[in-house]
Amino acid sequence: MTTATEAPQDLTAEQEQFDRLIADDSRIEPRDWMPEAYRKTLARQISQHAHSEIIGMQPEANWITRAPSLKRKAILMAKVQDEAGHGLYLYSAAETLGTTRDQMMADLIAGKARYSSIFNYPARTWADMGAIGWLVDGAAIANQVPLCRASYGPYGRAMVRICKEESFHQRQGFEILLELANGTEAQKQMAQDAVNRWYAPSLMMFGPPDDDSPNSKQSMAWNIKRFSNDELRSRFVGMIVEQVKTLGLTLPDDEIGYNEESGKWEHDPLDWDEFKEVLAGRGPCNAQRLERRREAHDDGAWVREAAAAYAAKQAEKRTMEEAA
Ligand code: BYC
Repeated sequence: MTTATEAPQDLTAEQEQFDRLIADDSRIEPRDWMPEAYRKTLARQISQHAHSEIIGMQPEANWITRAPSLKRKAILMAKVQDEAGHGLYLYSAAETLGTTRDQMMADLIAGKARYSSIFNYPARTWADMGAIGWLVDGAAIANQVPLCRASYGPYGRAMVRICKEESFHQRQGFEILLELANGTEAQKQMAQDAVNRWYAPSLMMFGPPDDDSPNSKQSMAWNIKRFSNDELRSRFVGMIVEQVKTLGLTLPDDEIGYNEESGKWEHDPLDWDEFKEVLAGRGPCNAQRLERRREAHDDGAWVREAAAAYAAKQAEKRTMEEAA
């Protein structure tokens, strides 16, 4: 039996064990003790990430019926299905921290949960499918490859598979743009216009500047985040500055360049007021995205009910078999 005087010592031992695992760059698993703040931070980040995948299906799903060929339709459909899968692995990872999927979904639908700012922008033309794949999935990869080494086991493991699929997504987007950029003048213009519109929002995906990022320091100390928001943003700019040359397009940025002294890629200042507006729910598509999610949730009620009834029946069958 634990006495009152032993309890704080046990907690210290548990904290020490946790600190040791983090210092050794080992993994924390769901069965391990973890500080409440670590659990809360992970549940926040992983659930936001899951919501982003699910809401992120919408701008592209809107284009499935309008894809220019059967091949493009099949590829786009597979990509959107992949995003649903990513959402599911991530909800499962978040559930290991003690929050139920029902609760996470209720928060999303009530407008209480965050998801990536990027999905509140409209996808206006077919070229946007290219720009989303190249820039949005490209930014996601730059952000998520380091998350494969996140200290929380279920999150890091989910990210490995997700990153593999994101690489395919990025290539398909690049290839859409490449084909348009080498097409008619009007197609090239459409590709350039899409890149112009998605460029700044994709840089904002990495989150606020480091001096305005309240969570980064602690998340880095816990080996959840491995690099700061600005570090990853700069790295991403360095990647796309080369790739855009192959496309024969340009980035809408006059200040882009490598700073030898800091060793960082620099870019035009971003409109952080716009970012804050989007986070406050006042972006171009926030209301529409949530409305669509609510409709989909209501439409899917019968599937959830049927699945729950089936699971209950199976459980009853098992109990009877065990009793026999
Ligand atoms: N959008 O202290 P900070 C995909 C919030 S989906 C909205 O820097 P942190 C795809 C942040 O949550 C890929 N909110 O926070 C899917 C925090 O608010 P709270 C999605 C943002 O967590 C379908 C506050 O601002 N990827 O690829 O250390 C189709 C202060 O920020 C954003 C992920 O989710 C934003 N952009 O760092 C196609 C990656 N940025 O919670 C593609 C996983 C910041 O304190 N997440 N906020 O109220 C992360 O890596 C980190 O959570 C972030 C932010 C870098 C996003």
